[in-house]
Amino acid sequence: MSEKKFTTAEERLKSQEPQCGFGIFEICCRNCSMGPCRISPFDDGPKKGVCGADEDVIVARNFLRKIAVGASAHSDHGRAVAETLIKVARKEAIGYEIKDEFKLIKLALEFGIDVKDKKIEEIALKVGEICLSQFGQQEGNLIFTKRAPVKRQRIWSDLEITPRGIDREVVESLHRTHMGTDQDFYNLMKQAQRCALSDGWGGSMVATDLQDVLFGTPEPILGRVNFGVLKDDYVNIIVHGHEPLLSEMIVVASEDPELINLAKQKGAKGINIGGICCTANEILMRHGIPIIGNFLNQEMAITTGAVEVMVVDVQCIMASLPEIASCFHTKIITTSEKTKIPGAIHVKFTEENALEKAKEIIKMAIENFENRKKENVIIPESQIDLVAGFSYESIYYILGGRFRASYRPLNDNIINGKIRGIAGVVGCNNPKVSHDEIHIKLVSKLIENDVLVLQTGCSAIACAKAGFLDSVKGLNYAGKGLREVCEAVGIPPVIHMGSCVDNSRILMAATCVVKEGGLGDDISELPAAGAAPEWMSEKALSIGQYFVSSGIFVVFGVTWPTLGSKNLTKYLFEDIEKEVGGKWAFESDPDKMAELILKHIDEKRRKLGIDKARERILYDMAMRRELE
Ligand code: SF4
Ligand code: MSK
Repeated sequence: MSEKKFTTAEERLKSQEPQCGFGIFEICCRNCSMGPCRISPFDDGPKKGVCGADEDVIVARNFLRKIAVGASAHSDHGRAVAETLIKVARKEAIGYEIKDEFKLIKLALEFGIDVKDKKIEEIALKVGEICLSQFGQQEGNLIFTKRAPVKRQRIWSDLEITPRGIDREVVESLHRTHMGTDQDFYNLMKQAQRCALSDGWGGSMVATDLQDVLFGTPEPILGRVNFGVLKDDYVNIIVHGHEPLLSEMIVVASEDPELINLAKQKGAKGINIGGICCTANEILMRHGIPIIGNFLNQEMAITTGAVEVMVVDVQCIMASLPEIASCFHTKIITTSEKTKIPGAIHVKFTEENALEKAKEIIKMAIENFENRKKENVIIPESQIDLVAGFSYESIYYILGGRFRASYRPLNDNIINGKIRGIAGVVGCNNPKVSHDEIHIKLVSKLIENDVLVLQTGCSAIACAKAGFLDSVKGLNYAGKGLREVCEAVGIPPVIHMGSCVDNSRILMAATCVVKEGGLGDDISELPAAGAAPEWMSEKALSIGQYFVSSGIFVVFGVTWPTLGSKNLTKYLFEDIEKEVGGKWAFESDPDKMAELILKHIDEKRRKLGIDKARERILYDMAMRRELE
């Protein structure tokens, strides 16, 4: 790209440097027109905004606003899925169907719906309506918070941070950060926790569960990743963004024999679909569709010159795409009314017209194949195998077998020390650090030290490119104990659990481990931690906060948005732990990040009394008598 003089995110970052110090420390406020105000870190500068707000208030308000935006993105995604399920039940969404009736019925029973003698559509309608009601609910607790361990629910209730309604928490967060409303950083953080929890145990969980109902609950599946999955003799279509409502239909339409024939008539061997970002994770998990790359690969993918169409929906889509695409034959197609980009073609995509529009988009790609210039095509060869598609339900069956499904083997191997602990490593890429490097270094250090790593989002794609998700080669990077368990069960040491909204699967997996027994009564007692080593999006902050508020120690890399307030940072890095059992940390060096996580895991093991691996002793009769 440099040779061809394309500007990349990395170069645009350089043109922004030095970035504003007030912005980096979040000590600037533009919340009213008496401002913008800034707090000076120097003795002779202003210490208060025009309204009197100090750095604690300003930094806390900025932090809460970011969480509210992140939560709203995930939750709006969940809302769209609930609306689709309702339309499917009413037969208004052509092309969609209910793929996992078992999960639908399980959800119905969880919601107290009488399923006896009911048609599947009636049940789907009820489940969809209850999930949709969670967004506008004004009182009570979100229904999915009841899934958490009882001790956790009590902690939230005592602190009065159990989320009420998903939209309500976002709106209240915006209200509280309005000029002259909440001026107490601690109180603002209580709302930050409640808002983030409404994402993790609300909007994201709705999205994950209902996507499973509509598109199938993922089971381990083979896939491939990296630019080499683009094919120079096929029509290449990239799906990018987040919601599988679009990408699933593109996959269905790409199998239409008429369209495949049309592609052949135009000189291609067929239609090749590839994914970028979380949409990629969604269709990989359910169909084995290959992944081209993660967030920072999106611009590069176009410069291969081999992409006929890049179709996008919402979130993490760079505004630069149409400009880069204009140097090639590639068409950028936006599909959501929420995301339009000047220079892109807009094809309005709704649940009612989904299949028809998906076919229209594929036809556009096929027609565009003849405009591809051979001399522009450079497809890097690299590609590698991976295993993806681990839902918390599939982990049950893998570990315990069909008739003894359980988390027992996992808990036992944590207790006996073969698995030292569990880490959720998730999140984005950030051009402020070398692409994928921090993810890869951190995860390799963790698995080498027998920590089982659960992944989602762009982090999972980074580690897939490094080979950690290959069920055979991946084992070479694991420590002895972890390798032994993974070999016995037949899983890689790094478990791909899906997209950003699927971090709710990690919450559920942690809950399953607690409920299995032997590792304490709450998520906060588990030898477990979380990390987003290259985070950049506001969604990552919401995810991190709901993990902290669910009792997990979470480390973020690259940069940290509260350093401008000593009091707030101390609260988030230390004091919050006394209240919710989890806390934040910031560390940009991956080795030190791993050390923090290992130290935390070892401390939890010590508290559980499992810090020394227990040898299994076979008792003879004399020993048994002595016991009695
Ligand atoms: Fe300045 Fe206060 Fe207005 Fe923020 S809310 S811009 S600190 S006057
Ligand atoms: S896509 S939010 S860059 S993980 Fe979910 Fe990747 Fe982060 Fe977007």
